[in-house]
Amino acid sequence: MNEQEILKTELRWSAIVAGAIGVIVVVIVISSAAMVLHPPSNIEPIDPTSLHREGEFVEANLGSIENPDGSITVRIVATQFAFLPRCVPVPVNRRVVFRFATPDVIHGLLISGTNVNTMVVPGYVSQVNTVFPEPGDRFVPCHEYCGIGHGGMWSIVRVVSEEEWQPDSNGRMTCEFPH
Ligand SMILES: [Cu+2]
Repeated sequence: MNEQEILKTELRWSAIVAGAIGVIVVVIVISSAAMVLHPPSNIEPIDPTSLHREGEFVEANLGSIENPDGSITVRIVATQFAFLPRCVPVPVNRRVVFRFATPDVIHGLLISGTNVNTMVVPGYVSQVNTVFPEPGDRFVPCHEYCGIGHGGMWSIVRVVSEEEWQPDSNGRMTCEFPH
């Protein structure tokens, strides 16, 4: 092969690569702008160093609370090596919004038997919406290795019937972590 032929081949491959990149860019632009497809992340920054002192993740504001529209918001702090609070009651067949934050390292969690599965990254709030169609305890393990006590890091979501869901005058309800 002489130099001229090599140059031709290189130019041809350059054109193919440029074409492939062009197709990728067009797909990204169409899917994000026209089809509104974005990465499934709720980008909501939070200062992990002041989590316990101010804002919605102070201790008194953790756990389950009923909103005026009947939906439930659950706030949980994932920390080395526990979820706080360790037991969270929610009623069946209601929209439940989970909000998680961590003051230390990356944690992860899933709620067994549901599609809830998220990472909890320092500096960000992780938010997940779900509905529990059946009562019962759901096991919630940490599934992101976070240190020496990781294996004991788990909590419970206790799905209760409408009759058992009895929040106090502030809309809050707690439950006992099984020992
Ligand atoms: Cu962990």
